[in-house]
Amino acid sequence: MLLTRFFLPVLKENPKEAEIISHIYMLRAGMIQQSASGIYSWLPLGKIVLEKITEICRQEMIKSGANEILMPTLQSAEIWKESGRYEDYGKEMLRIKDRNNRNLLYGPTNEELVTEIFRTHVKSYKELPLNLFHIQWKFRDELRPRFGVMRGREFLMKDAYSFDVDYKSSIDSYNKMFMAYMQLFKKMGLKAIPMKADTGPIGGDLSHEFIIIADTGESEVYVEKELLNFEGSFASINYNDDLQEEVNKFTSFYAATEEKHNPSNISDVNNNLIKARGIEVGHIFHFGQKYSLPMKANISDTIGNNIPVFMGSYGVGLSRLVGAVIEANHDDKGIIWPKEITPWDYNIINLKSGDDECEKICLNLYKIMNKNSLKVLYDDTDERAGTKLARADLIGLPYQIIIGPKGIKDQLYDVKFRKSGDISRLSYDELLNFVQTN
Ligand code: P5A
Repeated sequence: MLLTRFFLPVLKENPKEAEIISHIYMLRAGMIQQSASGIYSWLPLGKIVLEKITEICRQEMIKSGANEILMPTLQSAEIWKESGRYEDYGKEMLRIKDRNNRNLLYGPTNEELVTEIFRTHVKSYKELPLNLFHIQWKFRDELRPRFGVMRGREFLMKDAYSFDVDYKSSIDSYNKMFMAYMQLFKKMGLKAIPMKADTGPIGGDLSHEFIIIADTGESEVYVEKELLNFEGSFASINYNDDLQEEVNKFTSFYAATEEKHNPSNISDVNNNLIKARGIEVGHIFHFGQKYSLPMKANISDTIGNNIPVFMGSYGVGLSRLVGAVIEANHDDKGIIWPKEITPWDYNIINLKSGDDECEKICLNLYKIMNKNSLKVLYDDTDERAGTKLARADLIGLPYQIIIGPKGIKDQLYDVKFRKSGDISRLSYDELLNFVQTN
């Protein structure tokens, strides 16, 4: 991509409304623009990253055996009355009337709607287990939207819903999602820690939040130190296996969000316990027949009884994750994208626009790299070197290839590693070799 052809409205000053670093950098790097409180437009750079995060999540869901569907943002109030949540959800739910005076709402979550789809079509245990997921915008009229995309009112969620014939198999489905979450956060370059959590308005008896430790996080958490560095052994997870043992490896540590923290349970781990703040990037729930019972989503089980299906729901905050990744990966100059989700790997920077030789080398490199399907952004603008270098640090691509008159003279070109700040001087051939083998 040529930077002159890319819409990247970078801000020079720190925006006053932003309190935390991810919000500041997302605005400054031209990733998002506020449209109303807690509601954002995603500009090209933000959209690319959001898409990458979404795709990692989608692929892991598919791998785990879930089926992708797409439910609408607007839902009929009727099904929420059936489940009993229409009144309970309170002011967080945005209620709308259509021209015929029918009650609609902008979905804050989809347990009801997916249960309606399920009950229309599935009648027998033979069609189970089933997991339906979708990736769709949600709306929650949060009392205090803040921190940009971290606590928005409109936000993108991946939500999955499992259906099983009995308690035991629905726990298997829960475990599958638990491990899928460990995988997908890892694939985003993140260390997410599973913690016992409250079930709130979703309900149920079993729930885990997936938390990224960060000082700016909104959740207070209590976690055994060892778990912070515990990797598990799930390098090649097979979703057809019984995953209880893998899950137990994580849940055997003490880790709980503030609401679930119970000091009387932890006398033996007290010394190793730390109190920290974290960002909730995922939340999974097992709630059995909470929705299927009132909504009459019944199936015939193996002995011919008609029973309400067992369910769980599983959410990933995709738009929140963009902010969370930045909270976990930045320095005082800007974002440092993990390689897994960086918008491009390389940033070619021409320090002296208008200089024929600089331009020639940059363009050559750019063409060769494109030909080799490398992901590269070429800063071909005519701005000052200082402006370009500062912008490159702000947008945080892993490798900067910096071409200026001095490099041309010495025939040695700088490759700066964004994360460490280290610079390697390479000959043209070494440079080509570097980008092709890196
Ligand atoms: C699980 C999927 C649910 O809604 N129903 C369907 C269940 N869970 S949840 O915990 O309420 O939300 C899932 C994840 O969505 C993100 N999230 C938000 N992101 C940005 N702004 C918000 N206001 C917001 N609210 C929730 C979180 O990552 C959460 O874990």
